[in-house]
Amino acid sequence: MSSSRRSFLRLSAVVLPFSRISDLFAKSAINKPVVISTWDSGQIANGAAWPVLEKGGKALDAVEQAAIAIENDINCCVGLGGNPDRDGHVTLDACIMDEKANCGSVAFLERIKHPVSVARKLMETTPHVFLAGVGAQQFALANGFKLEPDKLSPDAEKSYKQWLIKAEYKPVINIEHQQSHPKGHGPFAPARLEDGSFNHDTMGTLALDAKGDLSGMCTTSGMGFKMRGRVGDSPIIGAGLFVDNEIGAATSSGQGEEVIRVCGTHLVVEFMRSGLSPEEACKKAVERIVKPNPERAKTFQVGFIAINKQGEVGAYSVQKGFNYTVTEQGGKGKVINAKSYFA
Ligand code: SD4
Repeated sequence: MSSSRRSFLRLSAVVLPFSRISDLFAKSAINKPVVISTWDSGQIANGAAWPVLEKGGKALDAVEQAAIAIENDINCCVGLGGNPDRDGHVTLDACIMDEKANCGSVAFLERIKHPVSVARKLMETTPHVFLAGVGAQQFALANGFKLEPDKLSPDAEKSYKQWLIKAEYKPVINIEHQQSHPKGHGPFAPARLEDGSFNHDTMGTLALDAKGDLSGMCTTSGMGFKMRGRVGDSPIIGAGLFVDNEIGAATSSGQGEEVIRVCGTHLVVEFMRSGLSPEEACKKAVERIVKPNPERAKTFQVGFIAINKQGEVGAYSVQKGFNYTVTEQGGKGKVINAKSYFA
């Protein structure tokens, strides 16, 4: 035994109670591979990511598969099946980030089915990080992505027509719906609520692969009936998604403007860097959002999920009703309700 290890053990025996010593060892235990996604529809996302991770594949490939699965699901909230903007067009925002701080983002992208894959293409084949609008679409077409019809899904068309009756511009995540339908999404419950609206429009996935590398993605159709051209947090590196392979990763869902204001996911990762657990880090970031105006914070929802380098996971939200899905050894996704600032 080395002398430093011997003196560490001697010191521990004198100074640290047993529970503290086991904590120290637990911190270095690594739980991998593991994948977590926002919401209970994370079961679809994680279900596509897990086979990649289980075979020893890369976290980056796993999170892209998660995005493809959820963007393909026409009954879901994100991708071309999502709600349109107030002019009746579905516009997509997405990003992806890997273990080497490579990242790619697209925003205000129309008629392309897999925005995360376009973001990955941008990341891997150009010196750029972010493309928007017509340029992003042009890039997608030049790289073999197909132009989809300019058409709403039947459900989105129904909810848009309903919205048009009053055409009230209320760009706020509907908290009452999230709270009264905590399971209002995913394969075990209707994705769209009775009045046609969704309880969320964004999916984020974070994975730690068998090699110990982290990657993440975030994909959204943005807030339903938003102003044309409005872009939220989801495609913004440091807001909707951030990965630091030394520390951990985080992604968000909810009122994008509030996440952008504090560079939300970058903040979560920095809190983990200072030693906080993923849940504590998410909580601190939520508190940072609420602090400047607690009254206003009662009117919106933001939820963060995070994973650290040890494969520990956690989440926290402004309002109750936010949940996330964790898939680890055994491959069965477990849905967990996040704690929240407001009870
Ligand atoms: C946005 N963050 O566009 C997205 C919306 C969202 O659940 O997450 N909805 O601001």
